[in-house]
Amino acid sequence: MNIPFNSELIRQDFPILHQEIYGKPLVYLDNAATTQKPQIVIDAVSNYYSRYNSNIHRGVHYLSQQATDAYENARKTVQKFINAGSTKEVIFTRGTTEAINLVAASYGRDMLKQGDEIVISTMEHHSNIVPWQMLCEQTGAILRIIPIIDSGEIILEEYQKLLNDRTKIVSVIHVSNSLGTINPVKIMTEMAHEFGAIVLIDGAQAIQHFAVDVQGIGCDFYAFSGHKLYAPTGIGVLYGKRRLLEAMKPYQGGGDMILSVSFEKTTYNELPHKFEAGTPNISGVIGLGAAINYINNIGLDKISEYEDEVLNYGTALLSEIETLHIIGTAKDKSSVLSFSIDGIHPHDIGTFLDRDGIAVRAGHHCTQPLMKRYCVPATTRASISFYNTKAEIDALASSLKKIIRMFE
Ligand code: C6P
Repeated sequence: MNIPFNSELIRQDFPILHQEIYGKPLVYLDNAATTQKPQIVIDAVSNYYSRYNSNIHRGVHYLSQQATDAYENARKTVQKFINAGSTKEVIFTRGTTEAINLVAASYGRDMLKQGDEIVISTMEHHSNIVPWQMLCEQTGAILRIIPIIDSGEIILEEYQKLLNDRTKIVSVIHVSNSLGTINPVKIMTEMAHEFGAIVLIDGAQAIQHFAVDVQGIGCDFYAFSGHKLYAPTGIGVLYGKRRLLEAMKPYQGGGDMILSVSFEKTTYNELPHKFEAGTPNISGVIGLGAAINYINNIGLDKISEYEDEVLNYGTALLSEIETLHIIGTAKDKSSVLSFSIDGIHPHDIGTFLDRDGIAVRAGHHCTQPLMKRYCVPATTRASISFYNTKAEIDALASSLKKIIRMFE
């Protein structure tokens, strides 16, 4: 049955949304930083701690087996959600940042040498810049940057020119957290593969907005964070092609990632455990599984359609404000409204919006090179989720107009 999307009903699933800030109803538009959690996720975490808290993969006792089952079931849920070929290809990490660092440290240090090249884009988050810079320092590899046009779109011809036989890794953002641009990652992956480079996609801002099919994209690695997908903080996923993960050395050593240890020699556990040293974030994984089930029940297609509608509504409304300039106007865009206003610092805008109960992010959004590209120190960013309403966008626009009048 095709149930119409109803954001008012959806909002009832999120207890945090029903409160006032400085006497005004909370308008939460900082979803790119982190999303709020539905009751069902909060309950899943709480149930784990109140009913079957136990360590996994170790105990023979009942609670440990329950916890292990819940943990491994969540892995299956993730596998299906991103269409990975096997649960062995789903590694739990602390988040996107750790997933990228894992690839840089494990794959990168072994496979790259002096003069090899790593290609990233101008719009990368620091998490997809710094680990590669560190790898370049360690190996003598060189970082190459794909330029963008003013709308915030990658110049594919320039990307093509950067690719060559020395290109070993291409690592690009799927959806820009600062601009909202959706990058053509499937085409970019195919182009990189022509030269034998491996491709990592930073999916931190994509996974919550539309269906991601890692096999369809063809990428070698895909990274995302649970907390941007309505799950707890401190949990994330690295998808990796089995062939590559099998060949890679462990990222960290410790419990659970070994088969046997002696003082002479250690043999490593099979995938995915080889990359999950130590007691993992069990409650986080269980919360992530619950969040994905929740999203699946609503349907990502409905979520995308509704969020696009709110984004278009917001774009039209903010475009009417004369002194406001939207930064990031790509044709293919998702859920982010970044902007500057003549004569008012983004931090002042963020602070005054807060006084009206409106939560946005003001700053460089961990994309300082991108800010430099646009010659701005920072932007104000409203980022949309499916629990936001057009009325909340109206509230944002009218508060912005009030702030502009104050500064006149
Ligand atoms: N962006 C934002 O407000 P972690 O911190 O590991 O969960 O995610 C890092 C990260 C990586 N890539 C992209 C595209 C991201 O947007 C983020 C996190 C937040 O935009 C916090 S800086």
